[in-house]
Amino acid sequence: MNDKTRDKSPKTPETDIQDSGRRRFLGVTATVGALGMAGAGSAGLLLGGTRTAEARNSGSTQDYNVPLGELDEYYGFWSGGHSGEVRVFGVPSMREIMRIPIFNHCSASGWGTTNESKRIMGDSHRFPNGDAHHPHVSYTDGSHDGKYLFINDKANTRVARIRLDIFKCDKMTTVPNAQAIHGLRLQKVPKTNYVFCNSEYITPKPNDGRHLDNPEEYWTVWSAIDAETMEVAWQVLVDGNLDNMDADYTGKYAASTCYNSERAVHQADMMAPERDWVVIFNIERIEEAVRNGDYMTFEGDTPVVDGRKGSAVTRYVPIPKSPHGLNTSTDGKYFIAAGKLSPTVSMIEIDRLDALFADELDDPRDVIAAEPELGLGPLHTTYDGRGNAYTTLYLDSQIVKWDMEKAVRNWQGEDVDYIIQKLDVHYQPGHNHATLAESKDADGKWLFSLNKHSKDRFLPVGPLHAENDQMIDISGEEMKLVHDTPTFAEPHDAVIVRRDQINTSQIYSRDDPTFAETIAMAEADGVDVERDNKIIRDGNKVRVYMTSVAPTFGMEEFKVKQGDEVTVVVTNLDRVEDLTHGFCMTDHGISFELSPQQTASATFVADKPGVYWYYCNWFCHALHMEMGGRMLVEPA
Ligand code: CUK
Ligand code: CUA
Repeated sequence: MNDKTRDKSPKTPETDIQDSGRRRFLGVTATVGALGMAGAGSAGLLLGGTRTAEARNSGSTQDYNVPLGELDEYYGFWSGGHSGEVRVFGVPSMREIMRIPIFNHCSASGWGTTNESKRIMGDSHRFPNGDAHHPHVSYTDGSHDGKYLFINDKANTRVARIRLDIFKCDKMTTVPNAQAIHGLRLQKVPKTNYVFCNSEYITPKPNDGRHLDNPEEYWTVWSAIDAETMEVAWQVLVDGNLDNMDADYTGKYAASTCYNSERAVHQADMMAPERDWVVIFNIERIEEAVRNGDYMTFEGDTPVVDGRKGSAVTRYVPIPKSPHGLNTSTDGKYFIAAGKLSPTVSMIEIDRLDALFADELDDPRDVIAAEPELGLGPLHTTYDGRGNAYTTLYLDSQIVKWDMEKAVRNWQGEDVDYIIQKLDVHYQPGHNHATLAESKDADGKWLFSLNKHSKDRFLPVGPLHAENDQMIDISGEEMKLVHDTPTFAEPHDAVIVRRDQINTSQIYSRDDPTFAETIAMAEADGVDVERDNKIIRDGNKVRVYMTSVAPTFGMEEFKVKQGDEVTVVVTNLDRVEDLTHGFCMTDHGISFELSPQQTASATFVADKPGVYWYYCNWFCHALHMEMGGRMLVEPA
């Protein structure tokens, strides 16, 4: 990693850190010892982070220590990649605060086990896996409003919504006519009415077996999902494939990269052309086509507008080569697409898109404001709100900080250097993210480099390594590396919002829609779940309703017959913040969370006669161990 070309980059102290893994580790030990396991040094260590003695001396101009008992300034939402979840960090402490299961099944919370989560997951509940890449927080007028977080599932072609009052998934949609939802971004202005998402792979339309080995019949779609109903509003059929995307700050346009413009089915053919393209979508024109009935349908009745080359609703801007990330600059001026196999990024000037769609330009490339050369393997770009962009260089293992307006002047022929600094990161960065940098409020304080490899940065744990999400102080002129965070597979992307932009509930509201159907079932059984502890028999279906109040369940035993289908519904009547119970039925694979004022349920077959204890599995009280009961299963 040490043979990089660093011609344009000032020498930085971080170079010393990467060359001295062992010394760095000893440095932490010494620091913690000196502090007597108190203060921020121990916090960093206990929580898995590494704040090095060297980093402390790297000249960071902001304090990244969050003293014990104090709260972070930002929420960071990290995707969990093919673990299928979202993780919540406090920034800048990088303390992991919460995990939100979404496309996975969760042993602790019961996500994927409870009837409530199965209803949200729908048919796709049968998939125990997912591949979450792009988490994004909803907007009003270009600023995060903290209402929802949306995220894609590449593995099983889904989009999910997380409610940010309770930090739980409340909607999940399987996208028709699509395969592998990858790039996902939200409408920013006037507000998030649409969730836009890319289908990465080309497939026959409809994909019902009629065209198999006939790639001329393969296409992909760009989709708009209604952010409130989570139904697919419309789709656009495009040439090539679709990788990453973003929307603008006017509400008129969105843009998406394509790395397979030739619609090849073999890798060598995908990489053949020198240029692929960015597709620009004209949202008003698409909506108009849908209103006029100018669309096709394939699977179901989702309107699919033809946006292939030559259509009125799209434009194709050729750019080099197999582009990947696409990030709108926070000043609203540019879509910036990273070249991946080209050392350049392409800056598309959003102000010129009206002219492009009015056919006033001779060449679609006339919307390119600049194509600065940055280094090898550019993947993603983020911003500091002060005119600077930060692009990850996967092959160079660096972040390059560059000046957008100087890059434009250089492109116009002026002899001006636009590269400000190149900083080594460890190693091979994918996405990078600065605080608030997906909104017009980018504040240029902290930058995260989401590195795919950690190699020697952490204690060895066998062949599979952690990834390394590095925190960089960008508040000054120079980037300063200050913290390493090991992360498990695989944070492709993150979004960082101010803590005052999120408003959480401390306990559930009794009319929370998450368990409304369960309450309706209880009412049909004549049961008031907040008062009754009752068994309802309905043939071989048995519904067991019980309450929980620390440290007891309202029912300490119930009897069923072997072969009965048992639904246990538990309502946590505690109103105290943080007083969560759990319900675990031993030897039946049933376990779920019961937060204060929450109702949750799970259904299983009592297929073995005998005595089975159930117990509370979230530590709630001094008598938590005693909180349980028995299910008595009579032989058939
Ligand atoms: S993608 Cu993974 S590094 Cu899914 Cu946003 Cu670029
Ligand atoms: Cu209730 Cu532990």
